[in-house]
This record gives sequence, C-alpha cells and structure tokens, in this order.
Amino acid sequence: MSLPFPKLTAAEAASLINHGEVLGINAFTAAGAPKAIARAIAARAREEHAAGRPFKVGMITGASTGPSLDGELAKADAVSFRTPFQSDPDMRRAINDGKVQFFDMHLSVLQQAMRYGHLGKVNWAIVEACDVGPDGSITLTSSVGAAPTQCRVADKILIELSSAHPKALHGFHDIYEPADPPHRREIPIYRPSDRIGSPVIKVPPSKIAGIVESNIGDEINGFPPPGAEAQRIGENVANFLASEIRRGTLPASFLPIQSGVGDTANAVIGAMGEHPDIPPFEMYSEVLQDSVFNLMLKGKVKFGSSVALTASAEMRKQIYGNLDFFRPRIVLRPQEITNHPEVIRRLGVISINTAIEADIFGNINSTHVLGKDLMNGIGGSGDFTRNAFLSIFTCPSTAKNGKISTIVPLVSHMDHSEHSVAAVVTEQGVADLRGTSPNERARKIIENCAHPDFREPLLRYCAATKKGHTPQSLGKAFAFHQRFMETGDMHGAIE
Ligand code: 0RQ
Repeated sequence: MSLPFPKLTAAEAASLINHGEVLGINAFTAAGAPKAIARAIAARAREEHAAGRPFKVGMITGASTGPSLDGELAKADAVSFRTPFQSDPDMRRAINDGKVQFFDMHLSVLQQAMRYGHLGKVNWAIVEACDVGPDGSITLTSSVGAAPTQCRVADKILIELSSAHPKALHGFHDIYEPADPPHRREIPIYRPSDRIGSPVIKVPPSKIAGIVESNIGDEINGFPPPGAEAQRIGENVANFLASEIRRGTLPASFLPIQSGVGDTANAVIGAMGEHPDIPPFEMYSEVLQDSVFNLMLKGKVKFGSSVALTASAEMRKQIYGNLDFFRPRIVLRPQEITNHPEVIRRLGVISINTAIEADIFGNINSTHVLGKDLMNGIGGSGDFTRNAFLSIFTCPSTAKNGKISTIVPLVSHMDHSEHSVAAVVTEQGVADLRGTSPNERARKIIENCAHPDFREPLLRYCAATKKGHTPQSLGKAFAFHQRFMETGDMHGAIE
C-alpha cells in the first residue's frame, strides 16, 4: 500500500531540521531508536560545522539510546541539551566536559513535563515504526518510551520505517496517556498484564513530514556469563527474597519484580530464576533483558510489562521467530505508565537496582562518581525505589580492583535517601534496613555488606561521633573519597 506521506532519504529528513530546534526522539535503552535519521543528523551537523555555521539541537529521548544516536551526535558536537537519561561513553564525556547541558530526570515524569510545557517547545518527534497506516496510526518497534507524548507535543513527525522489526509486533504495545490535572483519573492497571490503551499511536496525518525506510537492527550487546561476584550478589538477593516468603512478609504467590539494566541486574534475575523456593513470577519493569526472556522460555517468568525489549541480537532473533509464544507474555507501555508511582504501589512491586556507592546509613548514589562526574543518570531507579513494596540496592562491595569501597561514610552525591531504601546487598551479604535506626543501620551495613578491608575504618568513623541520632562526623565524612583522590586508593583512610 502506498502511503500519503513524503518518502524521504535519511539525509533529506535531516535537512529539514534546523539549528536550535528541539527533537523528541524515541529510544529506551538502544531498543526502538531511529538509527538512520540519527546518523544523518550527525552528518548534517558535521557539514554545517565545516561550512562555519552553528548546528546544535536539544535532545529529549525516552532513556538511553545507542551509538548511532547519543554516540554519533555527541561526536559530531551536535547536542545543546540532553534529557532524561543516557549511557553512552561519548555523550557522557561531552556532558562531563560541559559541552552538553544534561538534566537528570525521573523517567516517569518526562512525558507530563513535556505536556505541561516545562521542557519548552518540541519541534520534531522522530520515532522508529514497523508499520504506518494512511490514517496516521503508528505501530512502534521494540520500545514505547515517551513516543506518544513526543508525537503529541511536536510540531512535526519523522518516522523511520524499519524492516528490521516485523510488522507482527502490532499488538505488543499498549499506548495510554493520562489526562493532565485537574482532570486526571486513576490508571486502571490492577495486574501487570492488564491492557488499558491502544496498540498504535494515532497522530494527525498532516503532522507526518516524512517517512524514511531503513533496516538497521537495535544496537544492543549480549551479556557474558555473570562473574563470580555478580553471581554471589544474585544468590544473596534470591536467598533474601526466598526467606521473606518463608517468613510470610512476602506473599507465597510472590510479587512483580522490577530490575535495572547491566550485568549485575542480569545476574540477579538469573539467580532468582534458579532458586527452588521462588515461584514463577511476573515483571513490572521498565526494561526486560536477555535473562528475562530466557526465564520466560523456561516458564519461570510468567509475564513481563516493560517499556522496552532490551534484547541482544541473538535473543531478538529468537523472539521475532517465536512471536506467538511471546505475544501473550509481554506488553510494552509508555514510561509514564511502567514507572508510575500509583501503579507501582498498587501492584507491590519489588524493585532491584544498582548503586555506584551506598553509605552506612543506606543513602544511595546511583549517578555520580566522586560526587561530580555523571555516569548514566537516575533513570527509573527513583520511580521504583520510592514506591516499591520492597526496595533493594545491589553493588559489589568494591570497585576498580578493590581500591574503592562502594560502602562509604557518606555518599558523595545522593539519589535515593535512607528513607526509601529497604535493603542493601553486596557479594558479602544482605543488610535489611527496615525498622532500624541510623546507628543500627550503620552496624548492619558495615558488618554485612562492606568489604573486610574497609570494615575497621568504617567502624572507626562511627566511633568518632560521641552522641547524636546519626553517627556522622562532618569533618571525616568524605575521608574515603579524599584518600582516593590523593592516592588512587581508599585504603588508609581513617587510621
Ligand atoms: O566502571 O565501566 O570503567 O568498568 O562504574 O559499574 O559495576 O559495571 O555496574 O553496569 O551494573 O552499572 C549504577 C552505573 C551500575 C547503573 C550503575 C564503576 C565501575 C564501572 C559501572 P568501568 P558496574 P553496572 C533501570 C534503572 C542508575 C539508573 C538505574 C546505573 C562502572 O546501574 O546507571 O538504576 N544506575 N536505572 O568500575 C567509582 C565507585 C564505583 C565506580 C562502580 N563507587 N566509584 N567508579 N564504578 N562503582 C534502567 C533505566 O532507567 C533505563
């Protein structure tokens, strides 16, 4: 069927975009990111710069993207501001060098912030689709992200129509946007599998400025088998959850799981799947990684609600070759719904996220190394942590070959406060912080989670405070970090 929209090359689409404009580009992890148009925008920026003209755009995605988007645009010096999340080495460098202004947002509030006008005018929505109808109905590919709102608020829409994803993905997506205050009502999701919206985004056909055909697969790497440390963290989480079921503090039927991205998260889900006392479970998460699809095939994960299919090329081939199996087991939603506080609290989601560092009181730094250099961003970790039935943070007890203790006296940047964090888990063990005072927390975290090399200095830190509700010594709070900056090693701090 021929479509009543201009058919453009990627370069023609990029030529429509002007310096200073703001782009709402759908991507969530590297899943569902428009890649051909992104590369063409980077090429256009290089041409403009070579001709002595300025060319920078603002970039609002769903979350992180892949090398063709964040990587290419950062390398081309084509981005003025960036939100809400990234994980690309080149973009990270540009942000930490001060070349790109980055604002780190909770992913659940991005869409309403765009609708409320808090992020300014959005000129273009750019989305990847596997199918488009003449009536302006768009079937997305492997992620929904913020696409419904990006398409709603943008002046014009560019669609990258990708044959790397089958049209049969139609039906996986559940597109729903809540009304804005004062008209907002409850979001009627009562189980992870409930569908409340439409399989397509419906846009006025007159807004579609062009369609670019492409065939580029999602740029997502697979995971090597988990290392011994990640494996132990996974087992500690799984044993902790199994003991909660035995104690009766978790229902025997279990509760839906949210899990972050990365190797540790992959290992944790894998270990939960192996545990004999954890029953088959559902995910109410923002990403589903390879370990989840493997557990679906084994019957251990019953259902996955997510923003994105963050599948490696090999796993994507298996999913796309077996859509009839996965169709009743997966729903892809906008990030404002997957990460919505109301739904997370109603369902009683168990959240499992990764920390860069935790302090002895249970405050968590997920985003900034030594308090200043951005790693990735807060992503959805805050949305889930603050509202979960049980909020767990994991990390190895040391980083950089044992020179850094990830358990410190005071976090150098705080994303999640002690009030939201129920348990900290390292390869050393589990600190269950529920119902504990700061003094009790400090003892549990030091004894159960810190690496043996750093337990004594941490205990000496606590001993330095004579009185007070929280054993804090402001003069020594950053002694571990200072020692690392001076010597490249935290050993020897607080003798
Ligand atoms: O450095 O890359 O140079 O080796 O940080 O650490 O151990 O590989 O951990 O890949 O699981 O990522 C918190 C970044 C963990 C991630 C974070 C160094 C370490 C390594 C990465 P190298 P690991 P992971 C769902 C929820 C926030 C967003 C979130 C994250 C690198 O989980 O971005 O949770 N979370 N979203 O060596 C200095 C320390 C360090 C340190 C680790 N204390 N000091 N460097 N590193 N600890 C997803 C979405 O929202 C989409």
